[in-house]
Amino acid sequence: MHISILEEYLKLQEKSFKISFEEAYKILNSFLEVLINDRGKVSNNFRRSKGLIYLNENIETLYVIGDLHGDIESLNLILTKIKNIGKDDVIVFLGDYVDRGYLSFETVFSIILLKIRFPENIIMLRGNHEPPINLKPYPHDFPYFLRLKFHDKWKDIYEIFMSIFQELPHAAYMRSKLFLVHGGIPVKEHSLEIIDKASLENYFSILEELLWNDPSDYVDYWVPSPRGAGMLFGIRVSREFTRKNKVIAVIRSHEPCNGYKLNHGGLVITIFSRKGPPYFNEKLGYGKFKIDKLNTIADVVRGLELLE
Ligand SMILES: [Mn+2]
Repeated sequence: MHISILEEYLKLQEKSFKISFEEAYKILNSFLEVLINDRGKVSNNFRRSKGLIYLNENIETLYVIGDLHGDIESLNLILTKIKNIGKDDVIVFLGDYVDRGYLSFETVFSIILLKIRFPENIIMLRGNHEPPINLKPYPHDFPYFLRLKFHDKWKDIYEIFMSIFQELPHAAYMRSKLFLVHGGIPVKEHSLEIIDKASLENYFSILEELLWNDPSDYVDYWVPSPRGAGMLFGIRVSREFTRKNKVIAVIRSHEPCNGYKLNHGGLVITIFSRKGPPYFNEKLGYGKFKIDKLNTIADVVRGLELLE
């Protein structure tokens, strides 16, 4: 069985451009309900615990899409390449759907509609631009774009989005294969049980690290991040984490680069999926991993795709 994901997506994208306040409000509210009730659910391709998604090992192809920041054109390019997926295929988005791009609403809303349409095949992780209420990034211009679209009713839409963002899972894990997260791995806490529980109320500093950390080839262990939140983590942290949790590599986004980059000898791979201003990278990247052929860092690197 194959799913024409591109065809469906183009219809949903069109809907996101034309949608009224009333309909958007209704859809976002029901999506929030689904997310809240999603915890503990087992489905064909994954199981959601609290903040962590456990991906099934029988997934055939795993696609990974990094930061979009309102760049719907880049999303169109990637989905044009993917075109069709099978029922055992999964697309994981690594977060940062909004801010910096004037089509922030249309980008995040199209992905939400896609998730509602194909709940088994789409996973939306949280980025630092889907922020905890007490840790907002800069710039956070999403409210401004909502005001342009929904005028005096923008605040109602923004508030629902903020509630949705609090409910998005913050990492995904596939045993003996990969750990997926927006920012990076926590420098001291490598237990998946604790990572799963991290939230505004519990282990908040772990949540902050997952959303904000960056790898660095210039530190061994860690130093505070110049971003003002999170840490820079070194190769020793990556070695310990991947060994303890038995994964080949950590795949994350969060840092602009020309599609992708490798740190720590490939133990940490960054995928960046928007291109052009404000970062002016010429290429965008995404991942296409055949799970049964994924055994080494070289296999992971072979799955990295670039588009111009
Ligand atoms: Mn980010």
